Amino acid sequence: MTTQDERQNKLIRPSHYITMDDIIREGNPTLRGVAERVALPLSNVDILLGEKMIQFLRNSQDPVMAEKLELRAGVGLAAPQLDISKRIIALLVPSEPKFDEEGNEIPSKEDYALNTVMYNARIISHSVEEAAIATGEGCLSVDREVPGYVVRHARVTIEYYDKNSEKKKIRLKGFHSMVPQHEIDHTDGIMFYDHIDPENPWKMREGMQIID
Ligand code: SB7
Ligand code: NI
Repeated sequence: MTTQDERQNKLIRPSHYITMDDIIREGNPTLRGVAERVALPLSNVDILLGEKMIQFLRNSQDPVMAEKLELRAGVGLAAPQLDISKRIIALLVPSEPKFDEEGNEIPSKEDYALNTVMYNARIISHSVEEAAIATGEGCLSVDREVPGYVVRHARVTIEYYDKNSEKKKIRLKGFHSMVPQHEIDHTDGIMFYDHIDPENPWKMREGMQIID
């Protein structure tokens, strides 16, 4: 038996890299629990955990590090996936690749559309319009494919605290709004497939935006 504090202390050790072994899978009750808000101003432990979560996402997107550590690529991670029942999420979404006149991709490493740790994030308003990613979604805590449209809000306004304990508000649309919705769901015990129509997974809904 290990306590949350023990698991957390291991994760934040300077020599530790988060790997797939630290990520719990569906069936573990922590993924179905409602996580606790973190205290403000943030503790050093919560700040370090956020940094480790971003480091994991960066490694997972780096071909060399991902192979070495056997990581699945991810654009988001929520603390409950580490069996830490706290409202901490990390988002690392690469920018759209840019192209020159000849149509060649201009390499831009370390260029992110979203690169943030959000503490106590909550959706304070959202569009009536819905959206779903064309190919569906996956999850690092789910070792199987669950096909179907994951129906979410097309646009969201999120209020959160950043790593400096400062209150922030951000408005997001498209893919950039899907990732934090997936992660905030993890802090509420909700899995992506809860938003898939069980009768007809690829059913098109009136006015739903398809993101490709
Ligand atoms: C597709 C993938 C993600 C979010 C939204 C659309 C993140 C997948 C990785 N995670 O399991 C993070 O919780
Ligand atoms: Ni997930």
